[in-house]
Amino acid sequence: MFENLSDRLQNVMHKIKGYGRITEENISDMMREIRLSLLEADVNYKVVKEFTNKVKEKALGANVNSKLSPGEEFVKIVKDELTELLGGDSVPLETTKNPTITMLVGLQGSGKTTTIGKLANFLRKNHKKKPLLVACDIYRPAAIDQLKTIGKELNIKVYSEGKKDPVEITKNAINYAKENDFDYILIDTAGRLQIDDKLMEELQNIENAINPHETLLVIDAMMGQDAINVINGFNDKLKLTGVILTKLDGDTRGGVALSVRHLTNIPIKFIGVSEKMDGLSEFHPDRMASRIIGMGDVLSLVEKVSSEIDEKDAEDLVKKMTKGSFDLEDFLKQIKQIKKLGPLENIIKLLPGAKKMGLNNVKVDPKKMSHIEAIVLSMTPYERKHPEILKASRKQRIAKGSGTTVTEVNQLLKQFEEMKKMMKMMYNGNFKLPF
Ligand SMILES: Nc1nc2c(ncn2[C@@H]2O[C@H](COP(=O)(O)OP(=O)(O)O)[C@@H](O)[C@H]2O)c(=O)[nH]1
Ligand SMILES: [Mg+2]
Repeated sequence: MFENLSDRLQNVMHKIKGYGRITEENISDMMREIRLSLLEADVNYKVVKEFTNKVKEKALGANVNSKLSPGEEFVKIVKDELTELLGGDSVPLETTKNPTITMLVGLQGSGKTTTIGKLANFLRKNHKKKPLLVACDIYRPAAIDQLKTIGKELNIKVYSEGKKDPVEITKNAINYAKENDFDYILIDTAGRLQIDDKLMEELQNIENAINPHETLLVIDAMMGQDAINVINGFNDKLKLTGVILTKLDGDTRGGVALSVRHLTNIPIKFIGVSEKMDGLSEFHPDRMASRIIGMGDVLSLVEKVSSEIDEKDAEDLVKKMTKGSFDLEDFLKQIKQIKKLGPLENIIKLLPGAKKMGLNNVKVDPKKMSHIEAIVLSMTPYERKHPEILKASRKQRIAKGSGTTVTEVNQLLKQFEEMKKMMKMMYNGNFKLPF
C-alpha cells in the first residue's frame, strides 16, 4: 500500500533536505511534485489542494530559529499534515463495556465476515477478550457456513439460528453471551452489491433494537473514490463509529485512506492487509504518515516484537548487540525469535529508511533461514562463541552436518560479521538514517 506515493514523497523529502533555505521559488517545484503524487495515489483533488496549500503556508512561515534544518523542518511539516489528513489522533475501538457489542456492516464482498474473524482474533490476543461471533447474514446459507468455518479455525464460538429475523437473532445472542461469559459480541450482517432501502432498513432495525457500542463500516479500499459515497450512504442511515478499510494489500495507491477522514469525518479504526486471520492492523495516523514518508514505523515494530517475543530475551539481546558481545549463539536465538514474527519482509518494511536502502522489496526465502539455522546448529557451542577459529576443515564438517555447502557457511559467517559491524555503528551513533 502507498508504494508509489511513498516513493515519490521520499524523493521530494530527499531533495528538499539539500536546500539551505525554503523560498517561494524552490518550494513551488516541490509542491507540484507532492500534488501530483497525491493525485496519482487517487487522493480526492479537493483534499490534495487543501493539503498542499497548508503545507506551503506552514513551510514559508516556518520558524527559522528552530533546531531543525529548513529541509528537516519541511519534512516535519509534511509528516504532521499527513497525520492530520489520515485522521490526527487515533480513535481506539470500544473494548471496555461488558459485553461490548460491535456490529459490522458493508456491501457484499467488502470483507465483513473475514474481518469479524480477524477482529475476534485481535481482541482475544491483545485485549484478552472472549468473543462471540453472531451470524446475521441470513440470506445466503454459504455466508453462515463461512462464519462457522472461520470460528472453527480460530476456535471461537459462532452463534447462529439459521434463517430467522436478524433482530431476534441478535437479541438472543446477547442473552446467550451474558449467560455464558462472553464479553465481546461481533455481529456479521448481510450486504448487497449496492446500497438499497431494504438493506438499510434491516440494519437500522438491528441498530435500534440493540444499540451497539460500535457500528463499523467495512469497505474495500480497491473501490477507490467511490468508497466515499458508500461511506456517506451508510452514515446517512446508521450511526457509524468507524471504518475498516480492507484489501489495502491489493491497492498500492491507498488514496481512500487519505481521503476518508477529511471527506466524511469518520475515523478509520483498522486496515485489512491480507486475507489471513492475522491480516488486520490498528490504524494509527501518525505511524502511517511516518511510514509513507519513509521514517519507518518503529512503534508498530516494537509492539509486534513485544507481543510475540519474551521481553527478557529481547532485552538481553539488545544489551549484547550494543556491547559488541553478540555471538553466533545469540544469532541462533535471534533467528528463532524472528521466525515467530512471521514473514521477515513484513518486518523489514517497518524499519526507517527501508526503501532507501532497497530493502522494501526483499523477498526472504524461508528455506534460506532454515539453512542458516542448520549451519549454526552444526557448530559446537565453542565454535559459536568463537567463529574466528573456523578454518577449512571445520567448515567442511559443518557444511556436511547441516546439509549445506562450504560456500554457504562462508556466506553466513560474512553476513554475521557485517551484522556485528552494523550493530557497533548503531551503538556508536554513526548510523545515520538514509535520508
Ligand atoms: N487481500 C485481502 N483480501 C481480503 C481482505 N479482507 C477480505 N478479503 C477477501 O475478500 C473476499 C470477501 O470477503 P468476505 O469476508 O466474504 O466479505 P463479505 O461479503 O463482506 O462478508 C474474501 O475472499 C476475503 O478473503 C484483506 O484485507 N485483504
Ligand atoms: Mg459475509
